[in-house]
Amino acid sequence: MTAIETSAFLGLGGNIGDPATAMAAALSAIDKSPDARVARVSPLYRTPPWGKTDQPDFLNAVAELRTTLSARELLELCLDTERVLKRVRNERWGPRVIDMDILVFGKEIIDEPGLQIPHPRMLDRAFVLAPLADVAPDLEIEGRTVSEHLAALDLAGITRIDGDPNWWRNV
Ligand code: X6L
Ligand code: MG
Ligand code: MG
Repeated sequence: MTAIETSAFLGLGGNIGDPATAMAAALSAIDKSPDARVARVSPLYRTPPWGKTDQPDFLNAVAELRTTLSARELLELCLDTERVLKRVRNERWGPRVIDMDILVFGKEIIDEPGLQIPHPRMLDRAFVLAPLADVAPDLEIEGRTVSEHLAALDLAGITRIDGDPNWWRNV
């Protein structure tokens, strides 16, 4: 029995403690799930905080998964993984050890409480689109490619960290 795999894109971020290690642990945990595997991971980016700006810079990245889960099940896996890594939800938009957001789930368009896909605010966030353009520049979202969306954004303060492309396998 071979189940159909969906290509899904996850945004990852964090700005407390050692976010690179937390992001690596999160991707390793997902990759160990029998129902999801990590197909591609972007480099890490150092990014200025958005929304609530009086907090430390973030590290951000994007991963492409192949999964037999539904979008809702993948959301549960991501939230479970955030809990395992001891994410504490305090103030809205505040600092966090790890955050994982489903950006894209195949061609599905979902607008439910707690689950909106494609992520409704991803297209104006350079900290999402810069790493997404590394793994999927030609992916179409709302009629344009990721590269085209990225070209419209201000990349001020966003820096790609050139290092081990397998940075996420170190946990
Ligand atoms: C006006 C009001 C303009 C609010 C923007 C933007 C709010 C982004 C929240 C906003 C607004 C967010 C990350 C982050 C957060 C992250 C970086 C959020 C949720 N998460 N900044 N800020 N990376 N660089 O992962 O994205 S909080
Ligand atoms: Mg987020
Ligand atoms: Mg989130």
